[in-house]
Amino acid sequence: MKQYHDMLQRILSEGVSKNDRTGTGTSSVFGHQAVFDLSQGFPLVTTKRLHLKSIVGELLWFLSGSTNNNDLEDMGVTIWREWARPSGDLGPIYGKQWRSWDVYEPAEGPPDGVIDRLRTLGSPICERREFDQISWLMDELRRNPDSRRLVVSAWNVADLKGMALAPCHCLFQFNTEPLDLAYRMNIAENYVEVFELPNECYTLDKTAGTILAHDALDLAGVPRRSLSCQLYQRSADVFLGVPFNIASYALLTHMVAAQVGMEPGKFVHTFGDLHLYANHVEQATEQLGRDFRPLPTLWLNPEVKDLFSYTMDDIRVDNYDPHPAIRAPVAV
Ligand code: THF
Repeated sequence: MKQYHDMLQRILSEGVSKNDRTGTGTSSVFGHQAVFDLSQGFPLVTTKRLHLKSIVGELLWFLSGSTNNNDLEDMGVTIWREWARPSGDLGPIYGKQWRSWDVYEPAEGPPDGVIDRLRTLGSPICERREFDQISWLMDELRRNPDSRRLVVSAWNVADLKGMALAPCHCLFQFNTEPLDLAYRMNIAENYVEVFELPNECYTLDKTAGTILAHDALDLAGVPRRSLSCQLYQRSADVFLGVPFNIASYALLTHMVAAQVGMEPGKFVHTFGDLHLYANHVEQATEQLGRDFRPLPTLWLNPEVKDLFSYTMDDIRVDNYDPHPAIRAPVAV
């Protein structure tokens, strides 16, 4: 995770002091990009221990459409507590916008003509519908994988005033690319178990050459496309939030890829204001002195057949061997 240390380093060397909403004070850079190749391991920071349950729980909570902190705390995750109202409500944040963005459309009107009469009197009549951006995305990825409109937005201008916190990770876009045959042969091993590919036959053909292998072996079940995700994050707490955000969107990319039968490609993380809080400088310096360890790998239960059916037990990270956690206060 050199990409992550590069962020910390860049802020420490080029960051400018800014006051911020929370009054803590930050050092920040504007405009940064990090790319994580998901085939090289799961991007979970290894130079401090991350609480994976919080990351997975938060993503499942977003995907469920909930915006109530109590639902998150039921999973044992407390990272949103500081912003919740006494009822647990957080206003129309991520879950609401991802799963049920409000759409107002001119009403068709019931057959009794009431609406038509109101309209002739000059009253605009609208009906509220909900748009599920994530379900739309899943359908569109299957229907139209070359689309350049595979975008999900949490930045709903009309709803901002009601949110406990304006979305930090405001918009993401998926992109798919065809995989060449050589690459598909290389990853076929990962699918042998799931799709019951003839193992010996596959090994034989791999050495025999790609074209031959293509003719001789049906690679059905091995993804034909890779799936990448780019996130635009307008504001990023580099020490506490960013390691969570990277892992969360990498996980989302894996889950979506598994459901549409694609191979996880890259996670591209693009930042607006990337900042280090003044009371995190010591912790960041300590972390920078630690050496990298090999990245863990992600396991997703292959039996899960729908993006919204994953539970904590269907998601596991193997071979995570990080340095100890580093405590830091969260700015509210
Ligand atoms: N506000 C601020 N100031 N920073 C953020 O990162 C942030 N978020 C979300 C909303 N507002 C934010 C909340 N996400 C932690 C991690 C992510 C958060 C909030 C807090 C945190 O304290 N992490 C601790 C351990 C927490 C735990 O697992 O219980 C850590 O050491 O990593 C960014 O989207």
